[in-house]
Amino acid sequence: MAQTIRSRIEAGVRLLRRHGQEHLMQFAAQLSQEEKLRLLEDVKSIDMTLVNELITRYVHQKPKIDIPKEITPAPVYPAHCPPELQKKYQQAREYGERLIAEHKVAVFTVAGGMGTRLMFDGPKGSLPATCLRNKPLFQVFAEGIIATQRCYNSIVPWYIMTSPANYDDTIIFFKEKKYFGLDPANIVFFRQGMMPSFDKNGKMMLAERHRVATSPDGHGGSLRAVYKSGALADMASRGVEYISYFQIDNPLVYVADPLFIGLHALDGAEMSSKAVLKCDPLEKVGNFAIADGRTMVIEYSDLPDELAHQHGDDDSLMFKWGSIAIHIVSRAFVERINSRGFSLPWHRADKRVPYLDENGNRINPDQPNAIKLETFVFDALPLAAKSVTLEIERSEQFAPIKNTAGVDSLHSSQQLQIKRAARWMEAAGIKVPRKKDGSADVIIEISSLFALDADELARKRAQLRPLKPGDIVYLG
Ligand code: UD2
Repeated sequence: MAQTIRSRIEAGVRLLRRHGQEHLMQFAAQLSQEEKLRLLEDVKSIDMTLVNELITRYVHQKPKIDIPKEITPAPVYPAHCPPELQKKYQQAREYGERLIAEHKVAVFTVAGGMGTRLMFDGPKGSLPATCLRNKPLFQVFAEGIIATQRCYNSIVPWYIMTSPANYDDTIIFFKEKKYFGLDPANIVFFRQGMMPSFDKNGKMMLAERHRVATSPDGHGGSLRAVYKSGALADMASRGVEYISYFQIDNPLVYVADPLFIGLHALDGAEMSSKAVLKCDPLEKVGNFAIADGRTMVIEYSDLPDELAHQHGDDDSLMFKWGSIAIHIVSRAFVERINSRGFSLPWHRADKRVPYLDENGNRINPDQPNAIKLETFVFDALPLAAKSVTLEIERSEQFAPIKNTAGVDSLHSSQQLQIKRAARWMEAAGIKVPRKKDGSADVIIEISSLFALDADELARKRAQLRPLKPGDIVYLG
Protein backbone atom coordinates (compact mmCIF):
# COMPACT_ATOMS: atom_id res chain seq x y z
CA MET A 1 0.00 0.00 0.00
CA ALA A 2 2.73 2.44 1.13
CA GLN A 3 4.67 1.49 -1.99
CA THR A 4 1.66 2.19 -4.23
CA ILE A 5 1.02 5.53 -2.63
CA ARG A 6 4.70 6.44 -2.97
CA SER A 7 4.68 5.56 -6.65
CA ARG A 8 1.44 7.44 -7.18
CA ILE A 9 2.96 10.51 -5.49
CA GLU A 10 6.02 10.22 -7.73
CA ALA A 11 3.79 9.94 -10.80
CA GLY A 12 1.84 12.98 -9.56
CA VAL A 13 5.03 14.99 -9.12
CA ARG A 14 6.18 14.02 -12.64
CA LEU A 15 2.84 15.06 -14.12
CA LEU A 16 2.81 18.35 -12.24
CA ARG A 17 6.45 19.04 -13.14
CA ARG A 18 5.59 18.80 -16.83
CA HIS A 19 3.19 21.68 -16.25
CA GLY A 20 5.34 23.69 -13.86
CA GLN A 21 3.05 22.94 -10.89
CA GLU A 22 5.13 20.44 -8.88
CA HIS A 23 5.12 22.77 -5.85
CA LEU A 24 1.64 21.36 -5.07
CA MET A 25 3.42 18.21 -3.85
CA GLN A 26 6.17 20.00 -1.91
CA PHE A 27 4.87 18.86 1.49
CA ALA A 28 3.94 15.34 0.39
CA ALA A 29 6.75 13.68 2.39
CA GLN A 30 5.37 15.17 5.62
CA LEU A 31 1.79 14.01 5.12
CA SER A 32 -0.07 11.10 6.68
CA GLN A 33 -1.28 8.30 4.37
CA GLU A 34 -4.77 9.72 4.46
CA GLU A 35 -3.58 13.23 3.63
CA LYS A 36 -1.45 11.90 0.79
CA LEU A 37 -4.51 10.21 -0.69
CA ARG A 38 -6.53 13.42 -0.34
CA LEU A 39 -3.84 15.41 -2.12
CA LEU A 40 -3.63 12.82 -4.89
CA GLU A 41 -7.38 13.04 -5.32
CA ASP A 42 -7.21 16.85 -5.62
CA VAL A 43 -4.44 16.63 -8.19
CA LYS A 44 -6.26 13.92 -10.15
CA SER A 45 -9.39 16.06 -10.37
CA ILE A 46 -7.51 18.88 -12.14
CA ASP A 47 -7.92 18.95 -15.91
CA MET A 48 -4.35 19.99 -16.78
CA THR A 49 -5.08 20.72 -20.43
CA LEU A 50 -7.91 23.07 -19.50
CA VAL A 51 -5.90 24.63 -16.68
CA ASN A 52 -2.96 25.37 -18.98
CA GLU A 53 -5.25 27.00 -21.51
CA LEU A 54 -6.94 29.08 -18.81
CA ILE A 55 -3.61 30.21 -17.36
CA THR A 56 -2.50 31.45 -20.79
CA ARG A 57 -5.80 33.12 -21.62
CA TYR A 58 -7.01 34.49 -18.31
CA VAL A 59 -4.18 34.58 -15.79
CA HIS A 60 -1.14 35.77 -17.73
CA GLN A 61 -3.33 38.46 -19.26
CA LYS A 62 -6.47 40.25 -18.20
CA PRO A 63 -8.66 39.37 -21.13
CA LYS A 64 -11.01 42.01 -22.42
CA ILE A 65 -14.45 40.49 -22.79
CA ASP A 66 -15.28 40.76 -26.46
CA ILE A 67 -18.63 42.40 -26.93
CA PRO A 68 -19.99 41.60 -30.40
CA LYS A 69 -19.66 44.59 -32.76
CA GLU A 70 -23.34 44.75 -33.60
CA ILE A 71 -25.57 44.57 -30.57
CA THR A 72 -29.14 45.74 -30.41
CA PRO A 73 -31.58 45.91 -27.51
CA ALA A 74 -33.44 42.70 -26.74
CA PRO A 75 -37.22 42.63 -27.31
CA VAL A 76 -39.24 41.69 -24.23
CA TYR A 77 -42.76 40.56 -23.45
CA PRO A 78 -44.00 43.50 -21.33
CA ALA A 79 -44.95 43.04 -17.67
CA HIS A 80 -48.27 44.79 -18.24
CA CYS A 81 -49.97 42.87 -20.96
CA PRO A 82 -50.97 45.15 -23.86
CA PRO A 83 -54.40 44.46 -25.47
CA GLU A 84 -52.87 42.82 -28.56
CA LEU A 85 -51.11 40.23 -26.38
CA GLN A 86 -53.98 39.47 -24.05
CA LYS A 87 -54.99 36.31 -25.85
CA LYS A 88 -51.37 35.10 -26.01
CA TYR A 89 -50.76 35.73 -22.30
CA GLN A 90 -53.98 33.97 -21.37
CA GLN A 91 -53.09 31.00 -23.56
CA ALA A 92 -49.54 30.94 -22.15
CA ARG A 93 -50.73 31.06 -18.55
CA GLU A 94 -53.12 28.18 -19.15
CA TYR A 95 -50.46 26.18 -20.96
CA GLY A 96 -47.96 26.78 -18.15
CA GLU A 97 -50.55 25.64 -15.61
CA ARG A 98 -51.18 22.49 -17.63
CA LEU A 99 -47.46 21.72 -17.82
CA ILE A 100 -47.15 22.04 -14.04
CA ALA A 101 -50.24 19.87 -13.53
CA GLU A 102 -48.77 17.23 -15.85
CA HIS A 103 -45.58 17.04 -13.68
CA LYS A 104 -43.48 18.49 -16.49
CA VAL A 105 -41.91 21.29 -14.46
CA ALA A 106 -39.04 21.11 -11.94
CA VAL A 107 -37.52 23.82 -9.78
CA PHE A 108 -33.76 24.33 -9.80
CA THR A 109 -32.01 26.50 -7.21
CA VAL A 110 -28.33 27.39 -7.39
CA ALA A 111 -27.16 27.57 -3.81
CA GLY A 112 -23.41 27.24 -4.13
CA GLY A 113 -22.64 30.59 -2.50
CA MET A 114 -21.22 30.71 1.03
CA GLY A 115 -22.82 34.00 2.03
CA THR A 116 -19.38 35.55 2.49
CA ARG A 117 -20.55 39.02 1.42
CA LEU A 118 -23.25 38.65 4.09
CA MET A 119 -20.76 37.53 6.76
CA PHE A 120 -23.17 34.66 7.36
CA ASP A 121 -21.82 31.39 8.62
CA GLY A 122 -23.49 28.51 6.80
CA PRO A 123 -25.23 27.83 3.51
CA LYS A 124 -26.93 30.98 2.30
CA GLY A 125 -30.25 29.13 2.02
CA SER A 126 -30.31 28.76 5.81
CA LEU A 127 -30.25 32.54 6.28
CA PRO A 128 -33.37 33.79 8.12
CA ALA A 129 -35.01 35.97 5.49
CA THR A 130 -38.61 36.84 6.31
CA CYS A 131 -39.60 39.71 8.54
CA LEU A 132 -41.81 38.04 11.16
CA ARG A 133 -41.19 34.31 11.24
CA ASN A 134 -37.53 34.60 10.21
CA LYS A 135 -38.00 31.79 7.74
CA PRO A 136 -34.82 30.73 6.03
CA LEU A 137 -34.62 31.17 2.26
CA PHE A 138 -34.88 27.41 1.72
CA GLN A 139 -38.19 27.39 3.60
CA VAL A 140 -39.56 30.30 1.58
CA PHE A 141 -38.98 28.34 -1.65
CA ALA A 142 -40.15 25.05 -0.12
CA GLU A 143 -43.46 26.70 0.78
CA GLY A 144 -43.74 28.05 -2.76
CA ILE A 145 -43.26 24.53 -4.09
CA ILE A 146 -45.76 22.99 -1.64
CA ALA A 147 -48.34 25.64 -2.57
CA THR A 148 -47.74 25.06 -6.29
CA GLN A 149 -48.10 21.30 -5.85
CA ARG A 150 -51.38 21.78 -3.98
CA CYS A 151 -52.71 24.30 -6.45
CA TYR A 152 -52.09 22.05 -9.48
CA ASN A 153 -52.39 18.69 -7.72
CA SER A 154 -48.94 17.86 -8.96
CA ILE A 155 -45.38 17.02 -7.96
CA VAL A 156 -42.74 19.64 -8.60
CA PRO A 157 -39.34 18.10 -7.87
CA TRP A 158 -36.69 20.43 -6.50
CA TYR A 159 -33.03 20.26 -7.57
CA ILE A 160 -30.56 22.09 -5.38
CA MET A 161 -26.96 22.70 -6.41
CA THR A 162 -24.57 23.32 -3.54
CA SER A 163 -20.83 23.80 -3.45
CA PRO A 164 -18.83 20.81 -2.16
CA ALA A 165 -18.14 22.93 0.94
CA ASN A 166 -21.79 23.48 1.88
CA TYR A 167 -23.25 20.19 0.60
CA ASP A 168 -23.25 18.35 3.95
CA ASP A 169 -24.44 21.38 5.90
CA THR A 170 -27.29 21.90 3.44
CA ILE A 171 -28.47 18.32 3.75
CA ILE A 172 -28.20 18.38 7.54
CA PHE A 173 -30.23 21.59 7.57
CA PHE A 174 -33.00 20.06 5.45
CA LYS A 175 -33.07 16.94 7.64
CA GLU A 176 -33.27 19.01 10.82
CA LYS A 177 -36.14 21.01 9.37
CA LYS A 178 -37.93 17.86 8.17
CA TYR A 179 -37.59 19.04 4.58
CA PHE A 180 -40.02 21.85 5.40
CA GLY A 181 -42.90 19.49 4.76
CA LEU A 182 -41.75 18.36 1.30
CA ASP A 183 -41.28 14.71 0.43
CA PRO A 184 -37.48 14.14 0.52
CA ALA A 185 -37.88 11.78 -2.44
CA ASN A 186 -38.65 14.85 -4.53
CA ILE A 187 -35.59 16.85 -3.51
CA VAL A 188 -32.28 16.17 -5.23
CA PHE A 189 -29.06 17.74 -3.96
CA PHE A 190 -25.89 17.74 -5.99
CA ARG A 191 -22.49 19.38 -5.86
CA GLN A 192 -21.15 21.93 -8.30
CA GLY A 193 -17.73 21.83 -9.94
CA MET A 194 -14.61 23.49 -8.58
CA MET A 195 -11.76 25.36 -10.21
CA PRO A 196 -8.25 25.85 -8.77
CA SER A 197 -7.23 29.36 -7.75
CA PHE A 198 -4.07 30.75 -9.33
CA ASP A 199 -1.45 33.17 -8.10
CA LYS A 200 -0.52 36.03 -10.38
CA ASN A 201 2.22 33.92 -12.00
CA GLY A 202 -0.21 31.19 -12.97
CA LYS A 203 0.79 28.79 -10.18
CA MET A 204 -1.97 26.85 -8.50
CA MET A 205 -2.08 27.42 -4.76
CA LEU A 206 -2.24 25.21 -1.70
CA ALA A 207 -4.96 25.83 0.88
CA GLU A 208 -3.40 23.28 3.21
CA ARG A 209 -0.37 21.00 2.96
CA HIS A 210 -2.62 18.36 1.44
CA ARG A 211 -5.31 20.48 -0.23
CA VAL A 212 -5.22 22.47 -3.44
CA ALA A 213 -6.93 25.87 -3.11
CA THR A 214 -10.09 25.75 -5.21
CA SER A 215 -13.33 27.70 -5.49
CA PRO A 216 -16.75 27.02 -7.04
CA ASP A 217 -16.66 27.27 -10.83
CA GLY A 218 -19.59 29.71 -11.04
CA HIS A 219 -23.30 29.15 -11.60
CA GLY A 220 -22.55 28.50 -15.27
CA GLY A 221 -21.15 25.23 -13.97
CA SER A 222 -24.69 24.27 -12.96
CA LEU A 223 -25.53 23.30 -16.55
CA ARG A 224 -22.72 20.75 -16.54
CA ALA A 225 -23.12 19.66 -12.89
CA VAL A 226 -26.84 18.96 -13.33
CA TYR A 227 -25.90 16.61 -16.18
CA LYS A 228 -22.81 14.98 -14.67
CA SER A 229 -24.46 14.41 -11.30
CA GLY A 230 -27.33 12.44 -12.83
CA ALA A 231 -29.88 15.08 -11.80
CA LEU A 232 -30.87 15.71 -15.41
CA ALA A 233 -31.42 11.99 -15.98
CA ASP A 234 -33.53 11.99 -12.83
CA MET A 235 -35.64 14.79 -14.33
CA ALA A 236 -36.04 12.77 -17.53
CA SER A 237 -37.15 9.70 -15.60
CA ARG A 238 -39.86 11.80 -13.96
CA GLY A 239 -41.03 13.26 -17.27
CA VAL A 240 -39.81 16.78 -16.46
CA GLU A 241 -39.42 18.97 -19.55
CA TYR A 242 -39.00 22.47 -18.17
CA ILE A 243 -36.65 23.70 -15.46
CA SER A 244 -37.53 26.79 -13.44
CA TYR A 245 -34.08 28.13 -12.48
CA PHE A 246 -33.35 30.80 -9.86
CA GLN A 247 -30.73 31.90 -7.36
CA ILE A 248 -30.84 31.28 -3.65
CA ASP A 249 -30.82 34.97 -2.74
CA ASN A 250 -34.26 36.18 -3.89
CA PRO A 251 -37.17 35.45 -1.51
CA LEU A 252 -39.71 37.14 -3.80
CA VAL A 253 -39.13 34.80 -6.74
CA TYR A 254 -42.15 32.96 -8.19
CA VAL A 255 -40.84 29.40 -7.94
CA ALA A 256 -42.81 28.18 -10.97
CA ASP A 257 -44.51 30.97 -12.89
CA PRO A 258 -47.17 29.55 -15.27
CA LEU A 259 -47.06 32.62 -17.55
CA PHE A 260 -43.29 32.45 -17.94
CA ILE A 261 -43.27 28.68 -18.44
CA GLY A 262 -46.12 28.95 -20.92
CA LEU A 263 -44.53 31.71 -23.01
CA HIS A 264 -41.27 29.77 -23.13
CA ALA A 265 -43.01 26.56 -24.19
CA LEU A 266 -45.47 28.12 -26.66
CA ASP A 267 -42.67 30.01 -28.42
CA GLY A 268 -40.54 26.87 -28.60
CA ALA A 269 -37.73 28.50 -26.64
CA GLU A 270 -34.76 26.59 -25.22
CA MET A 271 -33.62 29.03 -22.54
CA SER A 272 -35.60 32.08 -21.43
CA SER A 273 -35.15 34.88 -18.92
CA LYS A 274 -36.98 37.35 -16.77
CA ALA A 275 -35.90 40.97 -17.04
CA VAL A 276 -36.39 44.12 -14.99
CA LEU A 277 -36.17 47.73 -16.03
CA LYS A 278 -32.77 48.82 -14.73
CA CYS A 279 -32.98 51.50 -12.06
CA ASP A 280 -29.84 53.22 -13.27
CA PRO A 281 -27.59 52.80 -16.30
CA LEU A 282 -24.81 51.20 -14.26
CA GLU A 283 -26.96 48.98 -12.03
CA LYS A 284 -25.11 45.78 -11.13
CA VAL A 285 -27.18 43.40 -13.23
CA GLY A 286 -26.47 41.80 -16.59
CA ASN A 287 -27.81 43.61 -19.68
CA PHE A 288 -29.98 41.90 -22.28
CA ALA A 289 -28.94 42.40 -25.90
CA ILE A 290 -29.23 40.68 -29.27
CA ALA A 291 -26.16 39.74 -31.31
CA ASP A 292 -26.20 37.63 -34.47
CA GLY A 293 -29.90 37.05 -33.94
CA ARG A 294 -29.34 35.45 -30.52
CA THR A 295 -30.21 36.76 -27.09
CA MET A 296 -27.29 37.36 -24.77
CA VAL A 297 -26.55 38.96 -21.42
CA ILE A 298 -23.61 41.29 -21.02
CA GLU A 299 -22.52 41.51 -17.39
CA TYR A 300 -22.56 45.05 -15.98
CA SER A 301 -18.80 45.10 -15.57
CA ASP A 302 -18.34 44.27 -19.28
CA LEU A 303 -20.77 46.77 -20.81
CA PRO A 304 -18.81 49.86 -21.89
CA ASP A 305 -20.00 53.00 -20.08
CA GLU A 306 -20.99 54.78 -23.28
CA LEU A 307 -23.28 51.88 -24.25
CA ALA A 308 -24.69 51.71 -20.75
CA HIS A 309 -25.63 55.40 -20.98
CA GLN A 310 -26.81 55.38 -24.61
CA HIS A 311 -30.44 56.36 -25.22
CA GLY A 312 -32.75 55.02 -27.90
CA ASP A 313 -35.30 56.84 -30.07
CA ASP A 314 -37.91 56.85 -27.31
CA ASP A 315 -35.38 58.52 -25.00
CA SER A 316 -35.21 55.55 -22.67
CA LEU A 317 -31.94 53.69 -22.11
CA MET A 318 -30.97 51.59 -25.10
CA PHE A 319 -29.91 48.70 -22.86
CA LYS A 320 -32.54 49.09 -20.20
CA TRP A 321 -33.37 45.45 -19.46
CA GLY A 322 -31.47 43.91 -16.59
CA SER A 323 -31.08 40.19 -15.89
CA ILE A 324 -32.11 38.99 -12.45
CA ALA A 325 -30.95 35.43 -12.96
CA ILE A 326 -34.38 33.82 -13.34
CA HIS A 327 -34.65 31.44 -16.26
CA ILE A 328 -36.72 28.68 -17.77
CA VAL A 329 -34.44 26.10 -19.33
CA SER A 330 -35.70 23.20 -21.42
CA ARG A 331 -34.35 19.88 -20.19
CA ALA A 332 -33.72 18.80 -23.78
CA PHE A 333 -31.52 21.88 -24.28
CA VAL A 334 -29.29 21.04 -21.31
CA GLU A 335 -29.07 17.48 -22.57
CA ARG A 336 -28.19 18.61 -26.09
CA ILE A 337 -25.40 21.00 -25.11
CA ASN A 338 -23.86 18.46 -22.74
CA SER A 339 -24.00 15.54 -25.13
CA ARG A 340 -22.21 17.60 -27.78
CA GLY A 341 -19.73 19.09 -25.32
CA PHE A 342 -19.98 22.81 -24.70
CA SER A 343 -17.95 25.49 -23.06
CA LEU A 344 -18.93 28.81 -21.61
CA PRO A 345 -16.55 31.77 -21.49
CA TRP A 346 -14.61 32.15 -18.25
CA HIS A 347 -14.70 35.34 -16.23
CA ARG A 348 -11.74 36.40 -14.15
CA ALA A 349 -12.01 37.85 -10.66
CA ASP A 350 -9.00 39.02 -8.64
CA LYS A 351 -9.67 37.97 -5.05
CA ARG A 352 -8.04 37.47 -1.68
CA VAL A 353 -7.32 33.78 -1.23
CA PRO A 354 -5.62 32.40 1.90
CA TYR A 355 -2.70 30.14 0.93
CA LEU A 356 0.39 28.32 2.19
CA ASP A 357 3.75 29.92 1.47
CA GLU A 358 6.82 27.85 0.56
CA ASN A 359 7.53 27.26 4.26
CA GLY A 360 4.05 25.95 4.89
CA ASN A 361 2.87 29.05 6.74
CA ARG A 362 -0.74 30.01 6.17
CA ILE A 363 -0.99 33.53 4.79
CA ASN A 364 -4.18 35.58 4.95
CA PRO A 365 -3.56 38.33 2.41
CA ASP A 366 -5.17 41.74 2.85
CA GLN A 367 -5.00 42.51 -0.88
CA PRO A 368 -6.21 40.47 -3.86
CA ASN A 369 -3.44 37.93 -4.45
CA ALA A 370 -5.18 35.35 -6.59
CA ILE A 371 -7.25 34.81 -9.67
CA LYS A 372 -10.52 32.93 -9.55
CA LEU A 373 -12.27 31.83 -12.71
CA GLU A 374 -16.02 31.34 -13.05
CA THR A 375 -18.58 30.75 -15.76
CA PHE A 376 -22.00 32.41 -15.78
CA VAL A 377 -25.25 30.63 -16.58
CA PHE A 378 -26.55 33.42 -18.80
CA ASP A 379 -23.63 32.85 -21.16
CA ALA A 380 -25.55 29.77 -22.29
CA LEU A 381 -28.31 31.97 -23.77
CA PRO A 382 -26.62 32.37 -27.16
CA LEU A 383 -26.46 28.57 -27.41
CA ALA A 384 -30.26 28.49 -27.42
CA ALA A 385 -31.89 28.51 -30.84
CA LYS A 386 -34.76 30.52 -29.37
CA SER A 387 -35.11 32.55 -26.23
CA VAL A 388 -37.95 34.50 -24.67
CA THR A 389 -37.45 37.48 -22.37
CA LEU A 390 -40.31 38.44 -20.05
CA GLU A 391 -40.34 41.76 -18.24
CA ILE A 392 -41.43 41.57 -14.63
CA GLU A 393 -42.12 44.24 -12.12
CA ARG A 394 -39.10 44.40 -9.87
CA SER A 395 -41.10 45.16 -6.73
CA GLU A 396 -43.20 42.04 -7.31
CA GLN A 397 -40.53 39.41 -7.85
CA PHE A 398 -37.08 40.70 -6.95
CA ALA A 399 -35.68 41.51 -3.50
CA PRO A 400 -32.25 39.86 -3.32
CA ILE A 401 -30.21 39.51 -0.15
CA LYS A 402 -26.54 39.92 -0.98
CA ASN A 403 -24.94 42.52 1.28
CA THR A 404 -24.74 43.20 5.02
CA ALA A 405 -26.23 46.68 4.68
CA GLY A 406 -27.70 49.11 2.18
CA VAL A 407 -28.81 48.01 -1.27
CA ASP A 408 -29.70 44.30 -1.63
CA SER A 409 -29.33 43.66 2.09
CA LEU A 410 -31.54 41.65 4.47
CA HIS A 411 -33.07 44.93 5.62
CA SER A 412 -33.87 46.20 2.13
CA SER A 413 -35.24 42.80 1.14
CA GLN A 414 -37.56 42.66 4.16
CA GLN A 415 -38.82 46.18 3.42
CA LEU A 416 -39.61 45.03 -0.12
CA GLN A 417 -41.30 41.87 1.18
CA ILE A 418 -43.56 44.01 3.41
CA LYS A 419 -44.24 46.41 0.55
CA ARG A 420 -45.37 43.58 -1.71
CA ALA A 421 -47.55 42.06 1.00
CA ALA A 422 -49.17 45.47 1.58
CA ARG A 423 -49.82 45.86 -2.14
CA TRP A 424 -51.43 42.44 -2.31
CA MET A 425 -53.66 43.34 0.67
CA GLU A 426 -54.76 46.54 -1.04
CA ALA A 427 -55.44 44.66 -4.26
CA ALA A 428 -57.61 42.32 -2.18
CA GLY A 429 -59.58 45.35 -0.97
CA ILE A 430 -58.01 45.76 2.50
CA LYS A 431 -57.02 49.32 3.35
CA VAL A 432 -53.39 49.47 4.49
CA PRO A 433 -52.55 52.21 7.05
CA ARG A 434 -49.65 54.28 5.76
CA LYS A 435 -47.03 56.47 7.42
CA LYS A 436 -46.40 60.05 6.29
CA ASP A 437 -43.70 58.89 3.88
CA GLY A 438 -46.18 56.52 2.22
CA SER A 439 -44.68 53.32 3.60
CA ALA A 440 -46.97 50.73 5.23
CA ASP A 441 -47.64 51.34 8.91
CA VAL A 442 -48.02 47.60 9.46
CA ILE A 443 -45.77 44.57 9.21
CA ILE A 444 -47.25 41.82 7.08
CA GLU A 445 -45.76 38.48 6.15
CA ILE A 446 -47.67 36.31 3.69
CA SER A 447 -46.55 32.73 3.24
CA SER A 448 -47.00 31.12 -0.18
CA LEU A 449 -48.99 28.51 1.75
CA PHE A 450 -51.65 31.20 2.24
CA ALA A 451 -51.42 32.85 -1.17
CA LEU A 452 -49.05 32.29 -4.06
CA ASP A 453 -49.92 35.62 -5.62
CA ALA A 454 -52.15 38.69 -5.33
CA ASP A 455 -55.03 36.96 -7.15
CA GLU A 456 -55.09 34.08 -4.68
CA LEU A 457 -55.05 36.52 -1.76
CA ALA A 458 -57.98 38.38 -3.31
CA ARG A 459 -59.90 35.10 -3.55
CA LYS A 460 -59.38 34.72 0.23
CA ARG A 461 -60.76 38.19 0.94
CA ALA A 462 -63.29 36.76 3.41
CA GLN A 463 -60.45 35.51 5.65
CA LEU A 464 -58.71 38.90 5.82
CA ARG A 465 -59.33 41.34 8.66
CA PRO A 466 -59.13 45.16 8.55
CA LEU A 467 -55.73 46.59 9.47
CA LYS A 468 -54.95 49.17 12.16
CA PRO A 469 -51.77 51.28 12.30
CA GLY A 470 -48.96 49.29 13.92
CA ASP A 471 -50.58 45.89 13.25
CA ILE A 472 -48.36 42.86 12.91
CA VAL A 473 -49.97 40.24 10.69
CA TYR A 474 -48.79 36.81 9.64
CA LEU A 475 -50.79 34.92 7.02
CA GLY A 476 -49.67 31.33 6.78
C1 UD2 B 1 -25.90 37.93 -10.24
C2 UD2 B 1 -25.75 38.22 -11.73
C3 UD2 B 1 -26.31 39.59 -12.07
C4 UD2 B 1 -27.74 39.69 -11.61
C5 UD2 B 1 -27.82 39.37 -10.11
C6 UD2 B 1 -29.28 39.33 -9.67
C7 UD2 B 1 -23.69 37.07 -12.20
C8 UD2 B 1 -22.29 37.16 -12.60
N1 UD2 B 1 -24.34 38.20 -12.06
O1 UD2 B 1 -25.00 38.79 -9.56
O2 UD2 B 1 -26.26 39.82 -13.47
O3 UD2 B 1 -28.55 38.83 -12.35
O4 UD2 B 1 -27.23 38.10 -9.80
O5 UD2 B 1 -29.39 38.97 -8.34
O6 UD2 B 1 -24.24 36.02 -12.05
N2 UD2 B 1 -23.68 30.58 -7.20
C9 UD2 B 1 -23.45 29.24 -7.17
N3 UD2 B 1 -22.20 28.81 -7.50
C10 UD2 B 1 -21.20 29.64 -7.86
C11 UD2 B 1 -21.43 31.02 -7.89
C12 UD2 B 1 -22.70 31.46 -7.55
O7 UD2 B 1 -24.34 28.46 -6.86
O8 UD2 B 1 -20.10 29.15 -8.16
C13 UD2 B 1 -25.02 31.08 -6.86
C14 UD2 B 1 -25.05 31.75 -5.51
O9 UD2 B 1 -25.39 30.87 -4.48
C15 UD2 B 1 -26.13 32.78 -5.75
C16 UD2 B 1 -26.05 33.11 -7.22
O10 UD2 B 1 -25.38 32.05 -7.82
O11 UD2 B 1 -27.39 32.19 -5.56
C17 UD2 B 1 -25.51 34.49 -7.56
O12 UD2 B 1 -24.16 34.55 -7.48
P1 UD2 B 1 -23.42 35.91 -7.16
O13 UD2 B 1 -23.87 36.38 -5.82
O14 UD2 B 1 -21.99 35.69 -7.39
O15 UD2 B 1 -23.96 36.87 -8.31
P2 UD2 B 1 -24.23 38.43 -8.22
O16 UD2 B 1 -25.12 38.69 -7.08
O17 UD2 B 1 -22.97 39.18 -8.25
